[in-house]
Amino acid sequence: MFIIGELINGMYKDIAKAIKTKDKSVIQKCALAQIKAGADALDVNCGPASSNPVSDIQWLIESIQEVTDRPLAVDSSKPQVIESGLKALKNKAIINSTTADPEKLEVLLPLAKKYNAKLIGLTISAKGIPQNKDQRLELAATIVATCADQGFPIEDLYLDPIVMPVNVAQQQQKDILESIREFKIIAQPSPKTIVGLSNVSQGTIVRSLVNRTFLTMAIAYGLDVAILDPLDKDLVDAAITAELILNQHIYCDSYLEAYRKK
Ligand code: THG
Repeated sequence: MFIIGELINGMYKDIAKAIKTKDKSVIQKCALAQIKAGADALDVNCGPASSNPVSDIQWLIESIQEVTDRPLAVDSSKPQVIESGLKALKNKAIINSTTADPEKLEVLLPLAKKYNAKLIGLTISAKGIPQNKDQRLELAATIVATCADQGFPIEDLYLDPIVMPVNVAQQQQKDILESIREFKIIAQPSPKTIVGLSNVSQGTIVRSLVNRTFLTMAIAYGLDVAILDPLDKDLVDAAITAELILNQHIYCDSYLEAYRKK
């Protein structure tokens, strides 16, 4: 399981404040703590409060790159913010994200090719978030077909079914999980799958339990990548254990430590 740390996001108050006051040390500490806890890459999002995301994203990326060369996922719904982030990036790039909207794909696919970036494709369209599995698959197929047309490698595409909070979209959770399995068989070679995990528990009381349970189930459905809070040790332990159960690591009594030493 490839883990993208979610914590450098202006949605969090401490990060929003650090962006506003340009306090690099908060960002750098957050980057290093996530990596120490097991993050393979870091999501970078200025958040809704940023008044100048085109320059804030560059400041964030430059600050992070002073302390790590892990891949960074440039997270914005605005293509001009993503392009600005890509210009500042020295490390491997992940574009987070395009939708199935032709206007978005037209801009972001050439950028992904130009910067040799991996691309996250949200199964969402101008009409909004899908309400069932068939709509998710239809949008996934649109994204895959457009990538194939434009010569973008499908194995560098990460399809995201869009995880919805369980307290408002309980009847969709099973469809979201099944979408993960079905995305993998849309094309050969297979696209990869990704979720923004913490969405599932927004507004719930037992957030970490909801996150952990959804993640282990998603892993069983074939999930490749999760954007999550790597500082939640029980969550990362559960992910490693789910992979153990699926025979992706060899059991020994100290398998958690052994995995972390890899
Ligand atoms: N898919 C993709 N990218 C994504 C998402 C996704 N990026 C953003 C998001 N969703 C994933 N990241 C987060 C980060 C934080 C939270 C949820 C998802 C979160 N934050 C607390 C909250 O809103 O309650 C903030 C708490 C605080 O203020 O301290 O839950 O789905 N591709």
